[in-house]
Amino acid sequence: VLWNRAITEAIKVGRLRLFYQPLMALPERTIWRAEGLLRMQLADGRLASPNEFIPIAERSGLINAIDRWVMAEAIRVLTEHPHLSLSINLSAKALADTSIEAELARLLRSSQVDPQRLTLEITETVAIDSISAAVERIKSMRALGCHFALDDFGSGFASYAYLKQLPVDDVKIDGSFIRNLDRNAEDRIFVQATTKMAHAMGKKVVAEFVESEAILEVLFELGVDFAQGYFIGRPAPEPPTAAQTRAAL
Ligand code: G
Ligand code: G
Ligand code: NA
Ligand code: MN
Repeated sequence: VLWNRAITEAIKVGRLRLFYQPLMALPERTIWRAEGLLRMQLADGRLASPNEFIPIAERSGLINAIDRWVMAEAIRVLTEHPHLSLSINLSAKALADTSIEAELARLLRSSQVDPQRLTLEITETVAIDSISAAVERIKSMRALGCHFALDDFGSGFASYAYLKQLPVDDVKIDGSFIRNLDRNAEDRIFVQATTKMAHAMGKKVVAEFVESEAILEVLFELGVDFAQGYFIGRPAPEPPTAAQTRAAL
């Protein structure tokens, strides 16, 4: 695949898609949030994963067009699903692109969507070029009313430095600490301590890679706020509906 050509084409003819993975609120077990995960439909119909094309788009600069598309799509879906809140993944480059913020402000204004229903996830595994510039950008985008999440917490080079400095609303604990949580004492200690720390800082905690009821029960016990993973739901082409929200009760 000639990725840069495929990406340009996909944006032009509408072959980018968001898939939606539900987040379950604890302890209520209600579902009113989802994470949008990007897919690109190739000429042969296959759906390409962002792991295949995001790194290439980051090098070529096409990432800015992708970030814009993802933001616009999220706002469109929030307009269509009034009960839903959505998280999207922003590239580290988005924090260096001043026009992204202007575009978000414009989208929020014209759609009239409550900005609090949108969370922007930034991953700590992507080295942030300038942390002070990132802090300023997050502050001014949060002033628009949207939320931020620090994704993959615990897996990067500078977890505590990022948590200390980045003004985020949610901490998403990396899935590597969750997938064996019901069997591994160290993972349990890490999740417990992270949850206490995040709560003391006024932040909510999300656990990803929740693959069983046993893990969900540990999260409940430790006071984690949201669970996401294959046990709750796989990424799907449509966001969770109001009916699913009620069914989760
Ligand atoms: O489902 P999964 O294969 O969707 O995602 C693979 C990786 O791609 C994850 O690290 C995820 O955070 C990232 N990712 C998913 N959607 C997007 C997106 O819209 N933009 C960016 N920059 N990364 C994304
Ligand atoms: O980097 P980020 O956390 O956004 O990436 C999430 C990735 O993890 C996506 O590729 C998503 O499809 C995948 N994922 C989501 N839930 C689970 C799960 O329960 N188990 C595993 N193994 N992967 C998951
Ligand atoms: Na994410
Ligand atoms: Mn993650």
